[in-house]
Amino acid sequence: MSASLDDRLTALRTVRTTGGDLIPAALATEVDELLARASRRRELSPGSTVVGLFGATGSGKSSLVNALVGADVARTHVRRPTTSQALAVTWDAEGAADLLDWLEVRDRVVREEPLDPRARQLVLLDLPDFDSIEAGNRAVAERLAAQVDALVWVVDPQKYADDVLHAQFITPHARHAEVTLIVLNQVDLLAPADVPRVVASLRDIVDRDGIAKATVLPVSARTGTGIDALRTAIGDLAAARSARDARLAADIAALADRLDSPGEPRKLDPKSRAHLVDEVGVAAGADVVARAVAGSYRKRSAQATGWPVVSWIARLRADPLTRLGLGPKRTSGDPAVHRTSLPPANAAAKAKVSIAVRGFADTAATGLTETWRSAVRSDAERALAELPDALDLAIARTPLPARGSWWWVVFGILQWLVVLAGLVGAGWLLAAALLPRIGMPAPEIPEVEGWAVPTLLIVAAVLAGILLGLLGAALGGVTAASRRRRTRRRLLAEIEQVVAERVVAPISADLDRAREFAAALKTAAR
Ligand SMILES: Nc1nc2c(ncn2[C@@H]2O[C@H](COP(=O)(O)OP(=O)(O)OP(=O)(O)O)[C@@H](O)[C@H]2O)c(=O)[nH]1
Ligand SMILES: [Mg+2]
Repeated sequence: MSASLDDRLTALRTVRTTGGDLIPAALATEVDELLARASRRRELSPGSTVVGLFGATGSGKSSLVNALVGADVARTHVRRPTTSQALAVTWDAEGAADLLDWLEVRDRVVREEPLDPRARQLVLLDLPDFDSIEAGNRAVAERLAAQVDALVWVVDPQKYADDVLHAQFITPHARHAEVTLIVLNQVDLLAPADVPRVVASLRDIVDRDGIAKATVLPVSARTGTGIDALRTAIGDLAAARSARDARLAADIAALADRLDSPGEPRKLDPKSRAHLVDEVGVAAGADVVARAVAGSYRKRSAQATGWPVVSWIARLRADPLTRLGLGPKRTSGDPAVHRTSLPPANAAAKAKVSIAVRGFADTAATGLTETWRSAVRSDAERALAELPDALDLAIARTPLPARGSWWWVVFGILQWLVVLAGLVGAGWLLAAALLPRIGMPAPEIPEVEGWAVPTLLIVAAVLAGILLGLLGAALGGVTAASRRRRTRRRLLAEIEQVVAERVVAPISADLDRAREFAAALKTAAR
């Protein structure tokens, strides 16, 4: 199905905005010019149909205009110089004035008797030849070939197969069949029997140029052969009043044909996204921080629950979280400006992030053409430059589990009770040994199964302290491991946000843009 002109124009505008600088500069300029031309032409004399006669010098354009109009309005010639200014024949001077100003056609002839009763709003243009050595002639013909609503190509029996005509003028208008008439003039110079053969040969060439549906008319400006048919064909174009839109639609389609499709953008794969988050997370230090959280917990747990005789040693070790700048005291800082003291990513970690991000971008861009792939790639590079800082901030703002456990207090009290029991035993023995020397009565030392109770008390205290210490360490180990996992999860969640925002979002936007561009291009070209 063919799209309406409005749809095509909207589509072309979308192509322009979504394509941005991915459209080669020269083509982008053409798109802008076409959009401007289309909106200007649509404002001007909507009912008018501008039909221009194009062709090589001497093919008989001016003579045909005279024959069509039935009067010598256009200068014809036998010797050069030839037509060098466009000439307009109109049947409604007022209505066509602005349109002719826009077309920059100053020579205007106004006629009374219409060329066809349905063609009162026709503007017929006699134009300079387009293959002229005169650059000026050629420029006028080229400009107007882009501006008129319908194109009449005038060829003669000698030059109808001319390469310049076909390669430079007919082929580029392959999309314009609906608004193109091909006229074989000067058929009076052919033997009547040869006319069908030359017409067939011309049609072949035109078909090969891609204008399969264009009408080919044999005429003679000199004898009047075929002029009525040409008048009717031009009258049909003017009466339909659709040439203007059909021409612009064909322009859009032809330009869309020359723009490269972005390829076939794919959907982002959630698996490759998860893999990216993992890789980046590890490289950003999620494991290092999670281990430090566990280490910090274990250290403080050992301090609180260990056998007091040796647990003070744990106090001497630095807290691994504090060493990373993530210790319990960091709450004072503003997390927006806070930087961790995580060691800057080493070369291996950096390489890992680069590989992960570039790999993700490459996977996302499969199916796209090189131009669009490189856009995705440069977004990935931009993301790579921003990532280290963004990741560090993400880690700094992640709430880390830092509080101690309730059972530390219980263990602490028990440990001191146990120490107290040991001290009682030791004091008891000491008293029993020393008091008699200063003439005081020694305390009684009861025995159980042949063991002195104070000795038993000391041994039990040591054993209980060590046992409590071991139990505390085991419990602390389990809790630390669970905190390590929880921390890792939280960090990865923050890191995932950063990755989503800095890496996935721009790349996903590129893919959306490519999809929108492809769809619009398809509509424009349909
Ligand atoms: N035999 C014959 N001669 C023709 C016919 N049409 C035009 N001529 C002659 O061809 C010559 C050129 O005709 P023009 O009408 O000036 O040709 P043109 O295409 O306007 O040429 P430029 O303005 O130079 O581009 C003139 O001598 C005409 O008389 C025709 O149908 N038959
Ligand atoms: Mg002429």
